[in-house]
Amino acid sequence: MLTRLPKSTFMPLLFAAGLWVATPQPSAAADKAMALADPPPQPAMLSHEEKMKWFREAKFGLFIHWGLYALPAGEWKGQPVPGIGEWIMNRAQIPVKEYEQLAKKFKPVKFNAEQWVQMAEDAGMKYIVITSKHHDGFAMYHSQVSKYNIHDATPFHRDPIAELAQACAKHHIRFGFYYSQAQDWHEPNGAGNTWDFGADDQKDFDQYLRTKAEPQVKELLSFYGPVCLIWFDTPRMMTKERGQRFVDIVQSLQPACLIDGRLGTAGDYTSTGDNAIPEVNKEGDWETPATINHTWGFKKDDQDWKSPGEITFKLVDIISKGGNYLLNVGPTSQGIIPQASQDNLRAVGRWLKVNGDAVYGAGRSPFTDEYGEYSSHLKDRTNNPIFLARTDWRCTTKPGKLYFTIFKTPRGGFDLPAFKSFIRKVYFLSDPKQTELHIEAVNGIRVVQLPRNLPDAMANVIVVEIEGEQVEL
Ligand code: H79
Repeated sequence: MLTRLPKSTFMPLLFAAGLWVATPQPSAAADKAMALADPPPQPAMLSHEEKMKWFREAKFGLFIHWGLYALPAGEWKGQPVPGIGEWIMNRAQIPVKEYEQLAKKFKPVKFNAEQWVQMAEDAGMKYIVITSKHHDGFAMYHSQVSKYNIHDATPFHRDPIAELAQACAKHHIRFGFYYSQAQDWHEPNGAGNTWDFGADDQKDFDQYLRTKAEPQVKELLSFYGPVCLIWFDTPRMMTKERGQRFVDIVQSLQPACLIDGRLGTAGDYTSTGDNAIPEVNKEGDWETPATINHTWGFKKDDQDWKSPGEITFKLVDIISKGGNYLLNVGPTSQGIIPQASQDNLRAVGRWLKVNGDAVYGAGRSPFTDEYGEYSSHLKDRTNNPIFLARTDWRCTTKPGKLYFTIFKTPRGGFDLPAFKSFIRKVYFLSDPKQTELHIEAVNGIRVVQLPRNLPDAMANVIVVEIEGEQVEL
């Protein structure tokens, strides 16, 4: 059985060596007092650049939305409820007393942390972010702060977050938490539940923050080993001061832990809107959170899965614009990640096994034309020109290398965009022999000659090795 690691001086060493395994909650009887004020081991203060290093390398993460909402799975009292599955309590205005009853039926006996983490690894994902508590207020870990948690309120009586933390440590996958800091529909003073508790501006929001959200974030940072990031969301009523209290908690307990862009005060990187991929290159560190179908939490009627080709395009598109892709799955109430999402992610993983050099640690495109252009005459509802995206190819970079991932095979050859740098060598990334592809100059354009049949039906990466670390435009 898992036991809490002793507090001792060797823990910082374990932490530094990446050997600090999950330390799940002690039984309530064992340690009632649970000194949350005791900080876990603290690695030396890290600079922002050092903190961001793994994130810039990782590029592709698995988001998991799992909670009580997987039981109704998009249907309430026989009626389909429109919208995203994890919002069912809000959309159907389900009273707390009724929604709470779901916990008694939540027994995901097919949950297997090892299998989930193995799937992320197979998919080529380098970090996992799971809902430790979504807007419904239900903790998916054994919290001492609120009995409304998976260990105490369900017949499951296990802590899946502790099990996942252990499996992630074993597979060298980084582990982080989604935590809904502002909305908590279970609490009279949390934001969002107006159907049970009235208008938000009449609530004692700080009372909720002080007695639930802040102590729960402390728990998550104290008992589950190294946390790579915390993913806060929907910062309603989050003033800068309130946000800063969470920043202070993270910095005091796990200074290496990143904070996303939705806390309410600046985090370590920015988060785009849900499913929003910028049209062009975007400055700074950023991440797009995205669904693999149209919901985050499991909905039985949503079977419209993004294909491996679509996922691969989005991944390379995002990286070429400087971001990370945090792609979501919504496991069932049995604890199963829907098979179609598993299959499609594994197909992406097989492509990454061959083409990962163009992805992990790769930087932005130095070009711009490949993204498309704003229409000269088509306008959207707010009278702004519509962006007409092109999806033929994307470029990612490493020192001395340009990776052109080609999604639409051109007739004849591939026209390189204009750049001045001398080309040393051009070959397919999938070719271990690095057989040179020939370049012909046609009207001043360098055209890479391609074979009739390209090696990969989904996408092919051409590596262009150039003189100098950075391309000269
Ligand atoms: O966790 C996922 C979403 O539940 C969460 N962010 C991602 C990562 C999120 N919270 N709020 N939103 C997304 C915006 C929600 C908009 C809507 Fe609705 C929810 C549209 C339909 C349901 C709120 C309720 C607006 C209309 C009805």
